[in-house]
Amino acid sequence: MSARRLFFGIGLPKPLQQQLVRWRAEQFPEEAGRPVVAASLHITLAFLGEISDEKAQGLQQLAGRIRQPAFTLHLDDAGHWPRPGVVWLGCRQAPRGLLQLAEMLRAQAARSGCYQSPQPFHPHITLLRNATRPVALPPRNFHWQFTVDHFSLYQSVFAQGRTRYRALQSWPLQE
Ligand code: 2AM
Repeated sequence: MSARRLFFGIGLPKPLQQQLVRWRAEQFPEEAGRPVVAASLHITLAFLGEISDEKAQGLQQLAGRIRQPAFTLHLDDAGHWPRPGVVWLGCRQAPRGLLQLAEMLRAQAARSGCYQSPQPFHPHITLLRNATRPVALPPRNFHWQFTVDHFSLYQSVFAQGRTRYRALQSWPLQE
């Protein structure tokens, strides 16, 4: 039986992807880490791991029953986790809608047997990988915002030495 590496997440609008990539190039030297390509910038809501198509179908059905309001996400925080080597962008105060959506998806995943990290959910966009050495973070005077009106199931695809994320299905959040 085939298994795919999947996760539920939130993608970014294209213009915002471009703004973030430009900002990142200004703020971080090349040696700080490996930049995530614009189209791959995302927030993970629930990581599912390598799962069978059957399990994925069950989770897709459950995702389709979720009724949650759309929300605005404010990107006004950044940080560095040296151990996984991640430089990230996030929000100082995560909106309730985001936390509720992630909680629901993570609970459904756990009930379906997908291991969920006991660490508290910290929504973030990974900007740089392999950032294991100290990094000077930019002053926190930035602020982008966007409306999150849908979420998606993504597949992690590793090919030609790089990982890309492919949206398999999306579900709307309510107006
Ligand atoms: P990261 O960006 O902080 O590395 C695809 O791999 C997505 O799932 C990435 O956003 C990654 O987060 C996240 N991810 C990978 N492994 C994970 C895990 N064990 N628990 C939670 N999220 C994970």
